[in-house]
Amino acid sequence: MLPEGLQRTLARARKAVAFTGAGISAESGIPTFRGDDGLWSKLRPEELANFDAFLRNPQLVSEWYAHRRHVTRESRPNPAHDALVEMEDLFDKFIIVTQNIDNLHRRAGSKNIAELHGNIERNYCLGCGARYDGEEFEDNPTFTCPKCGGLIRPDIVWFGEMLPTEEWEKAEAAAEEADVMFVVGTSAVVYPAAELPMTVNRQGGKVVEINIEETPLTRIADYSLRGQASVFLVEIVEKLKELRKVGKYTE
Ligand code: BJW
Repeated sequence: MLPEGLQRTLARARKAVAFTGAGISAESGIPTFRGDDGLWSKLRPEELANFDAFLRNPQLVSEWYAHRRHVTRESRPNPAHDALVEMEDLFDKFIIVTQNIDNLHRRAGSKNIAELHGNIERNYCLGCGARYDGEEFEDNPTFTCPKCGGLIRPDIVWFGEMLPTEEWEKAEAAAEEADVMFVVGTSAVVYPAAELPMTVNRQGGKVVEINIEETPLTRIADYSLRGQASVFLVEIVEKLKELRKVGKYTE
């Protein structure tokens, strides 16, 4: 049962943002980054997730991403992704701002998405800029461009790299005007993305955290729902449908 105050927030909110992280895809079988079973309990991010690491050992880094691309393609969106597809019709304005590169929001059918850290299904050549996008793209064993021989890199944001300007501006604008932001399955430690819930908090919007654990954001969240993303997002969507039908709490 969702807290009464949260139900009131849901009923009144017209502009909403879902800010998602790796935890929303955990139930699809994609490993998160941090924590005991996270990717980086076994691998050091500074050795793989930055541009210098890529230039030092392109084959190793490319093989790591090829493996992760394979894992994401084998996985399916879960009920948490599906709930966010439904949410799009339950607010006047709704956007998913995701840190995930796994493409699962798109595959679930969500339309309005800002991908802050890129997408593992997009790749480009460092030499000539040629793009190699989409699920039909197969890595060649040398990870080099058939047109110019340059290195092909994934179009994702590594540490020390700028976020894509257009996506970041969309995300910031949505946070500035959101009545409510659902912060789902993120440890909220990577910047500048982790600033977004603080922006919502500062302008008077409500922050609803959904996570199996506490995070640094818990102290500013108006509501902390402790548990699986799918459980709470499905419950919130059901509640929204009910509230929109009866017009409860709306002035
Ligand atoms: C569940 C669940 C279930 C599990 N249900 N919940 C200001 C202060 C300090 C540092 C910086 C700063 N500004 C910039 C920095 C540096 C750096 C940074 O933030 N470092 C910190 C880590 C200290 N940021 C950058 O470098 C960024 N660029 C930048 O700032 O550019 C400007 C600039 C340029 C040049 C010089 C200086 C500045 C870029 C950041 C790019 C991050 N990229 C990564 C890797 C992508 C590639 C790859 O995938 O390999 O993106 S990092 C990694 O972390 C990935 C994720 O998107 C991101 C966030 O992780 P996320 O999603 O939160 O996952 P987890 O695993 O951490 O958490 C999962 C959560 O789910 C947990 O809380 C679980 O409990 C929960 N959960 N199952 C609900 N079923």
